[in-house]
Amino acid sequence: MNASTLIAAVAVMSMPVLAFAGGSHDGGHGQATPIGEPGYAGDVTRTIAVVMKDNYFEPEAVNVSPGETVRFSILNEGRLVHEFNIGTPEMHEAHQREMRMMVEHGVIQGGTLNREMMKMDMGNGHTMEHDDPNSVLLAPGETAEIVWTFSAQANLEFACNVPGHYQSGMYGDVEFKTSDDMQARAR
Ligand SMILES: [Cu+2]
Repeated sequence: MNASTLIAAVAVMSMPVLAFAGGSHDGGHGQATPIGEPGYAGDVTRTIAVVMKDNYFEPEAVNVSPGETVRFSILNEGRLVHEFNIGTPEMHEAHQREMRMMVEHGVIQGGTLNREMMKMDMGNGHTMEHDDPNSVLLAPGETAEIVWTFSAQANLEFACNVPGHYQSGMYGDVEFKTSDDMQARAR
């Protein structure tokens, strides 16, 4: 990788808004993003416990309703660093390129996560900080929470974009309940 590619990639990584909006060309009805947005704790309707292992998630899929606010309670039970990230398949693909850089720079090394290095200036005013609201990066044994409000139905997955993990199956579908499902439940 040459210097200009490096700087370009770092610039993308340290601009959460850009990373957050990545791959969202399908618009929707005035929605800023089809993936939803950070939610308020007071709106949480339920908590979904997500366990990260080497290299898969439990559960393998989650069900949500359009507009629902969910608290994800995330635990890394594996021996490797893992990510929990809500996004479209295109967003995950873009993020995997950024995370490859974190490995190349030694920020992620198997089971260790160098948070000090993530805060370091890369020499161009940018850092490798991993602070998008739709994502957390956890070392073994760490826990985190994400409160997320889903928007209308979208093609979403939760995924780990640590290099190789998505490819080995570390992702799951966010399945949206249809209005038919909800009527059936109300009966
Ligand atoms: Cu992983």
